[in-house]
Amino acid sequence: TSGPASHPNLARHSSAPPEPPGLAIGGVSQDNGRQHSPGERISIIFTLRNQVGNLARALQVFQELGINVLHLELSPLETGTNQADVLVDVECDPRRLDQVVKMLNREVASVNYTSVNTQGLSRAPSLSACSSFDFGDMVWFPRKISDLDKAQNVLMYGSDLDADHPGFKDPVYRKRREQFSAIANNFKHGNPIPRVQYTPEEVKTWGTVFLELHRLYVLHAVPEYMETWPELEKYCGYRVDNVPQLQDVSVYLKRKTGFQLRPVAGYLSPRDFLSGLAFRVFHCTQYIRHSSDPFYTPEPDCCHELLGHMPLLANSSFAQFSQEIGLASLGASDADIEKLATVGTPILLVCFPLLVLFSLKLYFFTVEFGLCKQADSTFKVYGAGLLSSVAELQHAISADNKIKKFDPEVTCQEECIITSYQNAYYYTDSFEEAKEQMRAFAESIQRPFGVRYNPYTMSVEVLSNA
Ligand code: HBI
Ligand code: NLE
Ligand code: FE
Repeated sequence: TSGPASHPNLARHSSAPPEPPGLAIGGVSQDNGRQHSPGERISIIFTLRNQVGNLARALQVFQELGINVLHLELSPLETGTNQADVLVDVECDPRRLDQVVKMLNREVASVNYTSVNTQGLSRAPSLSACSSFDFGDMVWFPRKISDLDKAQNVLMYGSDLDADHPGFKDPVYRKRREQFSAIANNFKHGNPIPRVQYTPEEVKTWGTVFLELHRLYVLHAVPEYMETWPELEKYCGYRVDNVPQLQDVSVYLKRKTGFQLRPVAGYLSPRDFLSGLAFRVFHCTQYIRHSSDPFYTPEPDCCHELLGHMPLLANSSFAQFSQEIGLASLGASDADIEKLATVGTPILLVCFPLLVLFSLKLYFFTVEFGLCKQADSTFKVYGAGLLSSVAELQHAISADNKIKKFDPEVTCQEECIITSYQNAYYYTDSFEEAKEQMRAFAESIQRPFGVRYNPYTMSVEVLSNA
């Protein structure tokens, strides 16, 4: 089984070649290259037809194209389908990849997967070296920023609110939410985010939250949070009588730390949410919480995103941290997830089927609910879930016994509670410390692929982890 955001079929059966970094597909040189072609090490996985000589014919493609085969592996036969998968590492100019895939496709059942290994030729990717690798288990994940258009699984709310949500019984609120859902669902990467005219009631709710929180920030927010606040006021319309527009914030952030925003209809599945971070894309809700309870809401709304998350996303160290968690989450297999998932409440089981991966836990207890210990031994808050909730922020800072030292091994066992206050909050001595601990932990986890972000093409490069 796989989570809602995983499309193993896509990985298995996609015949589309990946776009080589920085180069447009289609500009393939017409020399049919019978001579030796130097290039990068590229892994290609395909499924053979159940026919005499099919393997030989498939390999002949490489000979015909003058492409050197460096490594070859066969997967065990799939008994159900009588099909065998083949991994071939070749030395090839990435620009020729679509030609290779086209020719291979004439011979074999399907070309499932190709990857450009940018670590050079010295490092041999090997499937056998990674026992947990299984072709069928390979989860789909976005490879380029526009792929985020395909990773938009809103788990809990969206336009249909949960029964215990304060807005559930309010037909006017529900109707209004549909307008926000429409904006999010029609959004495509590269579009400007449509501006919204907020109603007087919505602006009033914003103002109530804004005023009360700002009082608390002065006392309890980390200095890094306070630092970017004046710019948000200056460039993005952060005021008590104005709900900032996502488009303005997106433009500002893009310049400041390279982050950009994408509107989303509600609580995005953790897997898709974290995938966005890998591309420095932050998914933002645009609607505002129900007016009946401005100081706590169970789901993210624009107060949470704009007041909780944005000021720190404008901090480059924090932006980097967020992206690293996102990259660590990409392609996490269900086995990883199961290993790390702990028994949670029924809420957890319903909301996060199979998605309780470590990056989620670490993200949750740092970016959403984290604190920093100051030089004078007091705690300051940087977690967005606290910085957007007057009620939970007051609760957390007055509940000393619930504040524990952040340690990935321990924090990973903690339950994430979505619709009420946390049982525990975790602190580090600095962001840098949280970042370093997170990195060390991510590195300790064996996964079939490594990923690296290419900022020039806004794509992730997948590296075999032999
Ligand atoms: N979705 N819209 C939205 N906003 C968030 O802040 C958010 C989310 N989905 C998941 C999430 N945050 C994280 O807290 C983790 O569950 C990954
Ligand atoms: N409970 C938070 C608030 O009231 O702002 C929102 C949580 C989003 C994860
Ligand atoms: Fe959040």
